[in-house]
Amino acid sequence: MALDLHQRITTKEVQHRTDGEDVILAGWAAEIRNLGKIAFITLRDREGVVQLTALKDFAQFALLNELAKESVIAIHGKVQTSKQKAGGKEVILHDIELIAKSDPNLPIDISGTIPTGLDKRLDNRFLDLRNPRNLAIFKVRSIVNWSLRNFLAKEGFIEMQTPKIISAGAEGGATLFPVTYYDKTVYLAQSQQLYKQMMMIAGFEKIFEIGPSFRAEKSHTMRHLTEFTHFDFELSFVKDEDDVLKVIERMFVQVCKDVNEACAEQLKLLGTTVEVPNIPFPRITHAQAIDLLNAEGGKLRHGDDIGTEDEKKLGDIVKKKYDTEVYFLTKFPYALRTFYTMTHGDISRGFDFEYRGEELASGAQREHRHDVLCKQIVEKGLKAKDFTFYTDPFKFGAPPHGGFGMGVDRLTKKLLNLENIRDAVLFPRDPERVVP
Ligand code: AMO
Repeated sequence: MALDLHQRITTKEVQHRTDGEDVILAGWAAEIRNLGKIAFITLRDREGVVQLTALKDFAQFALLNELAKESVIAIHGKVQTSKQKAGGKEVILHDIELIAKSDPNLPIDISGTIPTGLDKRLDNRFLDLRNPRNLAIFKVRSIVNWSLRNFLAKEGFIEMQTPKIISAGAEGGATLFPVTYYDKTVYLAQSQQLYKQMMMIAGFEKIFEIGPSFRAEKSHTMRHLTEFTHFDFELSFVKDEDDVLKVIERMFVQVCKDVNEACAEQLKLLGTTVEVPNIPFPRITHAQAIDLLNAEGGKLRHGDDIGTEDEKKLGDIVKKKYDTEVYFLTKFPYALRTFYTMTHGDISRGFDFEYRGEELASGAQREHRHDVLCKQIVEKGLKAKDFTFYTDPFKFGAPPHGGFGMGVDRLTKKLLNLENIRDAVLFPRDPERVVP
């Protein structure tokens, strides 16, 4: 008779059951050690693992002889305090049912004991994701998304979804993906930027979105993908960009607290910690950052872009000087920012949000004056007519506003100290990879 899966408990719950209690479990046979007269199976489910023991009077030894690792099984057995695992529980097998057998030739070692290169792991991502470390990463990522959403909803922000098929790019032509759309060429959205600003003109005042963005990145790096999850918010009636920074500070602190509270087990498994930073986070102007780097031997000029290596170095300098892993890089030279940024002279109201030596997000107070915005589009070498769908609304009453955009993938990577952004994404996309 088939085991009733509605009666199933998890491997974690077994630890709270008393000796002699009957239980039904289901999951994957992660390890099998069959010694002839006794056999051990490590059963893995979403919550963890438990040892199943088949004693010599177990009636289905024949099935165990044929069982391949990673097959899906359901079992019925009795809980018993394990002699090997101090205080832990195991389950003495009474019945076993093979639900779905696995091919015994596994292309990768799921436990991670035998190291496998990232490419091979990603080729076999469906198996790679069975490694409990990967489950832990995506549990944390899920809490991060929930925390961001929850924080902004409580602050009165409205969640939105904006188009991903667009007619003009907001973040520079170099990373636009063209798409054939009937008889025209259109593009995949690089960000929610122009639409979230139009929502400010619509009078929504506080909005956010968690959605995909696409960038035709040419190079392979540990922090860029061609498809990533963009978390954006926009806020009206700001006095200046510091109003945006204040929301980010409180939101980031909340994310760190929520991750610590909900994911203690996952952080332990991944061997990392997340410190809750103190507010306010330091604000370091772009010019000050150049001075700090030059004081440590750098050879940068004011106005230069700060590259990846210098950004890492700056993270170390700030940690030493301010004892914090988070800070804002503010007052960027306008030459380094996009057309929608508000400026005063050569200096913009654009900022980056830095964490553990890497840019997690950027944002700005936006230019809301129609004539200045149109002038900036032309100054940046773009065609004004391509953007009239976006600029025309500014003729009809645009409030002062600002906001920011952050990669959820990059945030997860940095929170968990992962080396490669691909580890924080289920099925990453890069210049070479579009499968699985
Ligand atoms: P920006 O282009 O700096 O700004 O992007 C914001 C954040 O998005 C993430 N990100 C990426 N993550 C993975 N792969 C990529 N190729 C990639 N590109 C960007 C990063 C980055 O910091 N509209 C502005 C935001 C704003 O001003 O509100 C924007 O998109 O974490």
